Amino acid sequence: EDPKKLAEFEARIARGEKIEPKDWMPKLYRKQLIRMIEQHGHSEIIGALPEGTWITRAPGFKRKLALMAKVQDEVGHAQLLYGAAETLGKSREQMIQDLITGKSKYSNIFNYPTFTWADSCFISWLVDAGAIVNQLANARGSYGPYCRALDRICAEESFHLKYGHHCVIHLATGTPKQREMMQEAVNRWWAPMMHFFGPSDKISTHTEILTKWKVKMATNDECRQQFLDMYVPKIWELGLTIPDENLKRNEQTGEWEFTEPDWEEFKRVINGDGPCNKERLAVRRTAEERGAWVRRALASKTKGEEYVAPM
Ligand code: FAQ
Repeated sequence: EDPKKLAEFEARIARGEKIEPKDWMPKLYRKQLIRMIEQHGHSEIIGALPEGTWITRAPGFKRKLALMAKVQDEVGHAQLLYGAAETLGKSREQMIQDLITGKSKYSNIFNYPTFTWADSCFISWLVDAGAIVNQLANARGSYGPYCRALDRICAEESFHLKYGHHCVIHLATGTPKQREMMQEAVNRWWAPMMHFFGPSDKISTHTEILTKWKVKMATNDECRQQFLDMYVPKIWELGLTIPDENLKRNEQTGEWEFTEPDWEEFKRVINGDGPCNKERLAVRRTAEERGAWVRRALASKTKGEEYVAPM
């Protein structure tokens, strides 16, 4: 890289200026942003699947409506994020291709099954809560299009959080069977939730450069700590327990202590070998194939050709 341009770029970041698509940027900044925004987009679109299967089975019409709106929002977030990643030069088609061929990653947490309604409630409250902690921090970052997408996403996620919290309160204060169902969901989802914020700072690959260039405005451990600080008391308040006997807040340091997450399981899951990875990608692949004729039709229409849809 040209050292003068790099110095100017870093000075702009230090002044808190936003970098815009046409501005000069180091190749690595572009590459890292594409990787991160694309993975984020994929997580939203795949994240719609475990909850989406509950739309028809959500208890009551109001819950069905709210969940349908939430899932639709998540897919909209993927659109916003793909749009932000496209400004850096990677096409949407290529991103989708890399998702369905397993080349790109997406969040570990959506590779676990939603066996019960309570699993869906856990996602709506606590996975959204975790996502907000990360997104609120990074919305103050350096790349303009990503920050603007995150601002809008956070506004919508705040509704999801309220909806999810409401659903969990309902179960946690309901009949013994409902409470048991919610507790079992917490037990199943706690480990993936701890993984969700990424590997600990000691072993994270990209944190250093991303923090230096203000793409990541909080490290993985900082986000995990903030999540624990904000949500563990709320979970306990509902009479639910958390399946980690070492989890406690150290009153001296103010930090949460917990059992070191199993990073081997994390690696397996993010590299394609979790309980639902194959199913998730198969669903996306089918959606892609079924939608191909619509995209062909749109493309031929813009070229002024007649298109006959398959019967
Ligand atoms: N899952 O060096 P680091 C949502 C990978 S949105 C899978 O620490 P980095 C909304 C990482 O890519 C949820 N892979 O990486 C919703 C890297 O692999 P690579 C998603 C993970 O980038 C709610 C390697 O491990 N949010 O939930 C994960 O500095 C409800 C080394 O890791 C975002 O994507 C993981 N959890 O930090 C939707 C936010 N963690 O690429 C529906 C934007 C790490 O070298 C329902 N992303 N890896 O092969 C970020 O903030 C960051 O990318 C982190 C990871 C924090 C995820």
